[in-house]
Amino acid sequence: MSDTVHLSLAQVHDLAMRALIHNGMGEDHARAIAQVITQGQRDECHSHGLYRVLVCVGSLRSGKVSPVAQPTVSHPAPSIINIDAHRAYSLLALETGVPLLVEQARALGVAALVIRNCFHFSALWPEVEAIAAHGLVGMAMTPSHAWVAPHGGSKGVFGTNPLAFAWPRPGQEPFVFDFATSAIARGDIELHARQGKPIPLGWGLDAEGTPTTDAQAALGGAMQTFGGHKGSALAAMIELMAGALIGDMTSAQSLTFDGGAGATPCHGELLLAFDPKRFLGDDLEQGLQSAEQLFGAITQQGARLPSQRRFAARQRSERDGVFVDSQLIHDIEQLLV
Ligand code: NDP
Ligand code: PYC
Repeated sequence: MSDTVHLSLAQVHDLAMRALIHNGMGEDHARAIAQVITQGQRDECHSHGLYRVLVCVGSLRSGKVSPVAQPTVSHPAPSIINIDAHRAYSLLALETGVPLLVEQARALGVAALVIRNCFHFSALWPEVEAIAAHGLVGMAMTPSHAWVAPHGGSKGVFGTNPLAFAWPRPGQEPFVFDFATSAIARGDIELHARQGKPIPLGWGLDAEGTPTTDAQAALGGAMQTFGGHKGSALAAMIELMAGALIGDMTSAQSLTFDGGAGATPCHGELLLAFDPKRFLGDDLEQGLQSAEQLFGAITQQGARLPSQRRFAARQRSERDGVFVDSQLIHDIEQLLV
C-alpha cells in the first residue's frame, strides 16, 4: 500500500468539512475551519493541515468547545476591536474581526483586534496574510498551553506562542514570517511521535529535565524555546500581550482550564494592523522602496525569504493537488464511522 494518498484541494476541504460536521460542528464554523486546514495542507505546513481535523474532533468530543456559538463585537476604544468567541473556535471571530480591523487601521493608522474566549488551533500566517492583502502591515500572536520551559528551567510555563508578521509588497506575495517561540510547533513533535521518528536535540526535555530525542518523552516533559533566552523573552511577551493585557488566559491558565481533557488550547489572540499610507503620507513610495531594497539584499546573496518555501508549495499544490499520509487519511475516515 502506498504511504501517501493523492487528493485535490477540493477533496481536502470536503474531507475536513465532513469529519467536522459529522462530529457536531456547526456548518459556519466547519467551513471556516476546513478553509484554514486546506490552506495549511496546501502550503505543506503539515502540523497545521489535515492533522488538525483529529485535534478539532477530539476537542469537540471533550465537550469543552462550543460547536455553534456566534462571535459578538464590542469597541472598548476607537483603535480596539474586541470580539468574544464565546468558547467556540477562533476562526469565525477572525472572519468577523478582520474587516473591522482594516477599517479602523485605515482611519487611525494603527488598530488592534482582540479575540477572546476562543479555542485556537491554526497557523497565524493566513491571518497576517489577510491583513497584508489590504495593503496593511500585520502582526498576530497567541498563547497556547504551558508546554514550554523558560530558558534555564525544565517545567512548562509558556505556550508554543506563535508570532507572525506580514509586510505588503505591491504586485507580489507579502513578506511573511510565522513561527512558534518554542524550537518547533508542538504539532510537529506530535507528528514525529505518530510516525515513531526521533526529534533533534534542542526541541524538548524529558520529565527529568534531560534533553531528549524521544518525541513521546518530550511531549510528556517540556518543550524548549528557540534561541535560548531570546525565544524565552518573546514567549513571555506573548503571554503578557495576548493574555494579561487582553484579560484572557495565559498558557498556564489555559492548561488548568483544560483539566486533562486534551482539547485545543482556549485563550485569546492579539492582532495588530498598521497602515503604511498613514505612517508615510507622501513618502509612501520611498518607504516601500526601502523595504524592497532590504528584501533584495537578502535574496541577492542566495538567502531566502521566510514563506518562500510555503509560496512555492502553494503553487505546486494548486496545480497538482497534495499527497497526504495514508495513516492520517485512515484516522480521519474513522471519525466518519
Ligand atoms: P518553522 O520553524 O517551520 O518556520 C518558521 C518560519 O521560518 C516560517 O515563516 C518559515 O518559512 C521560515 N523559515 C524556515 N526556514 C527558513 C530559512 N532557511 N530561511 C528563511 N526563513 C525560513 O515553524 P514553527 O514550527 O515554529 O511553526 C509552524 C506553524 O505552527 C506556524 O505557522 C505557527 O503559527 C503554528 N503554530 C500555531 C500555534 C497556535 O497556538 N495556534 C502554536 C504554535 C505554532 P517557510 O514556511 O517558507 O519555510
Ligand atoms: O503546534 O504548538 C502547536 C499548536 C498549539 C496550538 C495549536 N498548534
